[in-house]
Amino acid sequence: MSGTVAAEFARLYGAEPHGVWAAPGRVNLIGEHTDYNDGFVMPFALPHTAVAAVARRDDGVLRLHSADVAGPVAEMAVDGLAPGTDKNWTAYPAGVVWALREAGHAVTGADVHLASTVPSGAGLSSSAALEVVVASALNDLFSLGLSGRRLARLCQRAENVYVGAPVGIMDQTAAACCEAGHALFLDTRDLSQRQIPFDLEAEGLRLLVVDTQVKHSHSEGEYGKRRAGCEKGAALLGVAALRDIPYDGLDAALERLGDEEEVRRLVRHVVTEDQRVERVVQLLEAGDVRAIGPVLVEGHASLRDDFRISCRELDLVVDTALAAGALGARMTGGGFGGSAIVLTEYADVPAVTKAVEEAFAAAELSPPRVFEAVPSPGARRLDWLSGAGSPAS
Ligand code: GAF
Repeated sequence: MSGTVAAEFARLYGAEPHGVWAAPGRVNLIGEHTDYNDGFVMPFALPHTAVAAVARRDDGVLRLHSADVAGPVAEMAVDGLAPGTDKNWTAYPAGVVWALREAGHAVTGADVHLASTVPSGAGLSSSAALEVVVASALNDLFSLGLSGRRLARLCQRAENVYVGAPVGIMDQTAAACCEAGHALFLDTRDLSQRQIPFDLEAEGLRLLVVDTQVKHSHSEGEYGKRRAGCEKGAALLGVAALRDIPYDGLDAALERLGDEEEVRRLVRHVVTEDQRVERVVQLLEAGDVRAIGPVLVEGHASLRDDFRISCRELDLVVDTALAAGALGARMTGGGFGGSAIVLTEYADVPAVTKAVEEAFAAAELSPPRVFEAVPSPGARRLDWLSGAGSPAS
């Protein structure tokens, strides 16, 4: 795709880009709604990427275009960028430029053309892929020398402040820091991380992503409510974040919350979910990949019953896949629609896929999109032969 994106850049802007970059979408294996509680997460990168052809400018002009959104090139002045003013897709890349400049980095403009294969609105982190690919390009073109962790923080700031979405740090860190063949064990408090080998093929396993194609319009408000509820729980318990409640202190914490039933459920999910991430890390490091299946299922039940962010379609995927022999399944991402993941023996992929498709048809739901997720690399500069406008990869 790098050659196509570069050729389109040349057509739009009348000159070749200075380079082409890619950043992936992600699935989260386990650790949901823990990242804004300073907890643990474990995403891995998808092969699907946002690709950006970019040229540096030094005249204060930012020009943005996307192959995925109809419309002309958007043009703006970098010193006129202001949070909350842009309600279009351009807020994501422009927000990155704003966040870099606000942090004191001299980004003096750019021409950008983007194209993405990360499904949008599917809970697979298409926005973070857009942010991180632009941040990676600017990091290189302006020789900023920023680490993947730092880029992730700035991209999160762009999304929190410029776009106005109160997300955590998981998706941006996944896009920036994941490695092929690994899941990323991330402590979202200090961003310390460990790459955990996760080679499904070698184990005779597959991980399917089932995109329910359900997009719930109220999800952003619900996300904010869950976050506020978790912060209330931490305040009532006198800790900086729910991560500070140890698993063996959960019962005492729930007792202290008395009749705050809603907060009790949120706290129970977050504290047990952090513990599930640690269990999955231990199992994977012990080479016992199949044993993570039941932990994924527990995680789904907790999101459905305690955190209350699942939906009929996600539950249908999980229940049907398990009944068809899958080892584990759960919703992934923010919830209220989007995607579920299914861990299954390679030999069972056709039966599990068929069962899920048939269950959706029987329930008169539109067909889900099912594909295999192979743990893939994080953000990178792509090889691309300038001059001919042809791809090297
Ligand atoms: C969304 C957010 F962007 C992440 O930060 C994270 O909170 C996730 O929902 C839930 O785990 O993807």
